[in-house]
Amino acid sequence: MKVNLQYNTKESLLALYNKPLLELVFEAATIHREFHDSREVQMASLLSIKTGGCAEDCGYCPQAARYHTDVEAQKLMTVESVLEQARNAKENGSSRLCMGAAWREVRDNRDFDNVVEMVQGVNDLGMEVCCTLGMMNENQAERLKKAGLFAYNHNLDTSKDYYDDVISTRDYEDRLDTIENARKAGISVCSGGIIGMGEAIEDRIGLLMSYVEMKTPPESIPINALVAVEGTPMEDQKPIEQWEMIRMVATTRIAFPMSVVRLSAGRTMMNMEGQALCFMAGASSIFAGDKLLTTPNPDYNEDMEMFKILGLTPKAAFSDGEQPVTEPDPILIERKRKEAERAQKLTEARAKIKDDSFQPRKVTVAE
Ligand code: SAM
Ligand code: DTB
Ligand code: SF4
Repeated sequence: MKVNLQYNTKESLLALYNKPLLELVFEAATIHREFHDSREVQMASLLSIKTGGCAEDCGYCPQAARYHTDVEAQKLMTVESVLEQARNAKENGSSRLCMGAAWREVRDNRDFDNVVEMVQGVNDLGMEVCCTLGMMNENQAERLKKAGLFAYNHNLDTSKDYYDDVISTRDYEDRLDTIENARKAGISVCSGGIIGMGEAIEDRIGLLMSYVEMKTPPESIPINALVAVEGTPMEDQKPIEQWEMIRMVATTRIAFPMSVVRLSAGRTMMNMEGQALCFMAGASSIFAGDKLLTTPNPDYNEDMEMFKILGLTPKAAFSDGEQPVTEPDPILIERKRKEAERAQKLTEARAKIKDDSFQPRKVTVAE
């Protein structure tokens, strides 16, 4: 039961969202226990592999070049440093790594080749690899799939009706197309939204309806609370009440019984009791580590303490799907071959200079 047929209309979902809170949490907890192990919560790590300087105008995002925030644009991280961070994350208990790039879309260039290599490397570590790189076409999706990509994150963020109030540089349809491209390539879909952007409750329901209307809803649905960042158009948005987060998590859990609901950005605004109710209501993943992409996240030790108090255990990798097999990437192979050839030529040229018993000209300085 990927979509709950009892709640597949706007009206029924809205009524569900507005139920007395504890009734809603109870119903969500019941469904959660039917389809998932309620003691397990996945620890996922986020890594901003390409920060800032983005061409888009997403009103919530500190990485958009046009807003004056504290985020400084950086180049793509190196493959080596990404793999080092991945190993650290794994050692600290994370079973999934989500690599985020502040790109409007994926381009077929050297940077993308490097991302493909990162995906291969992280999959080889036995972690679930997720990427969020903006829009991508079918070929790019296939290349990532072959590299071993487990999931692609591409959020619809809000309802179709409210979308234009948040972003003007792309359409809702563009987002749906990319999700479809990931799907076609056999990549697991991670797509969710943000609450607290000034949207109506109907827009939160509208977001969920977009997933109800899909042939297959996302396997993973992150629920974020807006982190209002100074310099963005949403800097003055009032923080949401944690009850709203609990309602959104619970409603999502009930509407999509088999999906993983992720309690994502915004946990620094919640206390442990609020987060506990989210876990009770079916959230089964958090981002671990004191930074999301660019904004703060609860301290790692605090989260460990929370797991201990609530009796939660970290969920292992691939409990919701098989590990993808990494296939050789022809473009990377050719690039490495050319690089090796160039290095060989350089070594030969250097050796030749040495052999030519080069004699420096004697210079006599007149007294
Ligand atoms: N550029 C890619 C894209 O937009 O798809 C990937 C990176 S983007 C930062 C990933 C997601 O982060 C966005 O879709 C949005 O849901 C979330 N996000 C960005 N800024 C946020 C904020 N201030 N508060 C909460 N979520 C945020
Ligand atoms: C998602 O839904 N939330 C994460 C992940 N997918 C990529 C991103 C949250 C970003 C919060 C703002 C920041 O740290 O820049
Ligand atoms: Fe760019 Fe993604 Fe931020 Fe939008 S959300 S500005 S696309 S990094």
